[in-house]
Amino acid sequence: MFPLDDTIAAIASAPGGAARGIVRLSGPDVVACVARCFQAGGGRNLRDVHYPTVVPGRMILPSPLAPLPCDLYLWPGERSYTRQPSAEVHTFGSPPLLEMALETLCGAGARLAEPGEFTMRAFLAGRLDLTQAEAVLGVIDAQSRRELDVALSQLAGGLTGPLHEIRNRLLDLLAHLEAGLDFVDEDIEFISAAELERQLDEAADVVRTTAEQMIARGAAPEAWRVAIVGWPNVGKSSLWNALAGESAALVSEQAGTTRDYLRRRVAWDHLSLELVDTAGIEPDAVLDDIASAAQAMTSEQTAQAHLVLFCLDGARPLNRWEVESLARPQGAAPRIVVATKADLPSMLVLNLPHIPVSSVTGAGLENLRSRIAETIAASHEETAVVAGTAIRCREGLRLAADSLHRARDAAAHGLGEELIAAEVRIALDELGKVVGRIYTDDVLDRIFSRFCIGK
Ligand SMILES: Nc1nc2c(ncn2[C@@H]2O[C@H](COP(=O)(O)OP(=O)(O)O)[C@@H](O)[C@H]2O)c(=O)[nH]1
Ligand SMILES: [Mg+2]
Repeated sequence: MFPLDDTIAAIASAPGGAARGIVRLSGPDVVACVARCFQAGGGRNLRDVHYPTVVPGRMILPSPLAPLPCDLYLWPGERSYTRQPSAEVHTFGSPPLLEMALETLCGAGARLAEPGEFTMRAFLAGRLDLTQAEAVLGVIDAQSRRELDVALSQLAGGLTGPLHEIRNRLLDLLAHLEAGLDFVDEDIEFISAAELERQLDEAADVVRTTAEQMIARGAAPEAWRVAIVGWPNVGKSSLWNALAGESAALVSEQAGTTRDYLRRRVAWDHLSLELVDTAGIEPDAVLDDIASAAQAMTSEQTAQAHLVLFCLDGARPLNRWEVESLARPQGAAPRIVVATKADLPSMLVLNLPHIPVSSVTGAGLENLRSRIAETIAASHEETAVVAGTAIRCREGLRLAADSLHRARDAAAHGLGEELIAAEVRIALDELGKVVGRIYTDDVLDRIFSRFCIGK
């Protein structure tokens, strides 16, 4: 299905003319194949190259063409992208010349690579996991600097790091459980029930949080959730009304009237938004039950938001909580700082970017609207890059979390270790699929067929 023992070749530089073009090769016979049509400068023998090296020289093309000057980048051993002997011929970026060079290399023993076959070899060699392979695709496809950043941070294993770690811990746990099974009669406890429950809980937590991050990053939401947060009485509900354009939220002169959060859908141009008005945050106050429920709801809304409008009262100086909150933003969502009550004399000293608005006069609202739209457009690009990964991983992580919960319940109810071990094994399988340790031809086909040839 995926042969690794032949030598593949493809043009790896972007199609169309460019200053420099690259033909890439990977496979056990790379050196022999290149040696048949490449003359190294100074009569150097390629078989004497033992470390990744750049060898200037000329490629012999079929007559009547003159030899093609080029630099040969040679990875003679396993220290390459694919962990196979690999080479790159760097030369002029002229498409007919590159095709001629490729044809010559194929005549010397290489075969044309399939789309994504280099990255597939890297993956099969354990160099990348599946999410990283998809990130390579993201880098290739990246339309903007921002997309590239996201793709690269995924390449660095950003999302899969914690999953690898939890998978290793679950493997240990499974080993303990299975050791216990082997010694049932002797009644030896390899891991205490409390420790077992704790570890299962922790694993389920990591899986769930990672799944949430992937979903948040990967799925374009039906509506972008914009949460309006801030200290009581700064004018959040008024802003919510002003932005939404209708008076549905409760506005009051007494602090703490917004007991619940209120949401309203608005459509601006092509953007569908859900504006969420939250209760004020009052971490140090003595709160009654309803107020503390409202507080919890606010944190939840902040955590689920795609964008946070952090409101400060323009008519008074910052309080301590506001100073601290400005210093360390909560959650991963981008934040826009809004100074409210711009119609009143300003008492706010703020040396970071912020948007003054007045819900009474409407001043600054247009400006705020376009900043919201810009920020969301930027997150939208980010979403497109990781969507593929997210869709593939979401289901697997959900199944893994379910199994871990069932394992934990089984442990809590003192049910047999066989049952717990079976659930842990299912969770491991699912996590393995996500990080690419277990894969099916079907999954591989789906991912690698999206690559272009030469990658
Ligand atoms: N002058 C002025 N007063 C405002 C503005 N926005 C809100 N307020 C007043 O500030 C108080 C608190 O407003 P509210 O929206 O309920 O604040 P919340 O607790 O943050 O939701 C109310 O008395 C509002 O009338 C504004 O833009 N200008
Ligand atoms: Mg309010």
